[in-house]
Amino acid sequence: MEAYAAIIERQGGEFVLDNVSIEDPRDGEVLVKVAAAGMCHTDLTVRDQYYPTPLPAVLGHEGAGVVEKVGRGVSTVKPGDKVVLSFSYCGTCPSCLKGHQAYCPSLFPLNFMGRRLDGSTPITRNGEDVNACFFGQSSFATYSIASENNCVKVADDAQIELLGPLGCGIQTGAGVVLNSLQPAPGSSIAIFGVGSVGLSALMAAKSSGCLKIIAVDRNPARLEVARELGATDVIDASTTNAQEAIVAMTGGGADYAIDTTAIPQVLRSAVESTHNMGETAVVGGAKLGTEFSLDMNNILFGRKLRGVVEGSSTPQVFIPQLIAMQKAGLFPFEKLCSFYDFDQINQAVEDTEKTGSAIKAILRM
Ligand code: CXF
Ligand code: ZN
Repeated sequence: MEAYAAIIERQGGEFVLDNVSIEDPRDGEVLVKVAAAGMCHTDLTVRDQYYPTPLPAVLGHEGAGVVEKVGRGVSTVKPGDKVVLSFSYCGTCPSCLKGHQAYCPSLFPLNFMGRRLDGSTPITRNGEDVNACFFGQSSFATYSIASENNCVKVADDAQIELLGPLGCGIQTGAGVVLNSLQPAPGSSIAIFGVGSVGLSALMAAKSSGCLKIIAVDRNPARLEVARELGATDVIDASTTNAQEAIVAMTGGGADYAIDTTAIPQVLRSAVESTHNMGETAVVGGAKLGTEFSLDMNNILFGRKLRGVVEGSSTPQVFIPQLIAMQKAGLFPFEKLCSFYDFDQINQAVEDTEKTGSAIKAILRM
């Protein structure tokens, strides 16, 4: 079928809007009419080739829409269902079977290699292959081929245009707190970088009963939003040494820290802002090969550091939970979102990474 897609043709380039053809769904696949798709930092780092997704490619990995058609063997969604698209996983390995889909060993080939595992792509332009299957969806397009296991069915009355970011950035931030760190009520937590992931973590920390929630960023407007969403303290890292301030304001270090920036020095500050038995989570994707350093004696005295992908979530369980929390007023993620027409995708990029005026841009198809 004919579709309209945003294509990254070369490293660092703009999105180019063009007509493409999309195949019918194969066995186990689902064709989704995309209603809207959020923009995540990983779309932009892949544009910049931090990860080697081959170009030209259709990116987009926070899609939401309505099922148009299903391939053979698909049983959990049907035409007309509203779905949020999340990351792709194999579903059959020990990690997936234990509910740790974000740590599926096939995560990289399934989400970043631009092809199905058999090397084919569902998208062509003027008869030429275009790389797709990004996070099993490539949802910067009016239609997306997903697989059954990255479709999360939501209620018929769900506000579908708002929900795409639950498939990645918002689930990542909320999940690192609710699924991974699981702070006890009364805990202290420092969040380095309060973009959409950090602010989602912040709202989750508030809903978990954290009593000291420290937001660190270099953008005063973002710090203001952090305060409105529940930060008890904010630190402008462009003028203040964050780790010293956090150690002082917590009387020895935070119980938890989260680095959303994927900047090695920031990760180090995050670890050093925790107390001896504190725990730090790193959630952002740095350029392949990026290394960081720590003082070994700092780690020796009981500190913990862990990597967390996609908030360690099982999307089919966690996304409905986040929707229910939003309904209950415990997780007002809509406050992070601003909407753009699909044709405005390059403006959305500019507002996301240049001015920072968009925290979570959502493109309406
Ligand atoms: C990504 C970060 C890099 C690894 C896969 C998940 N997160 C979201 O975009
Ligand atoms: Zn993402």
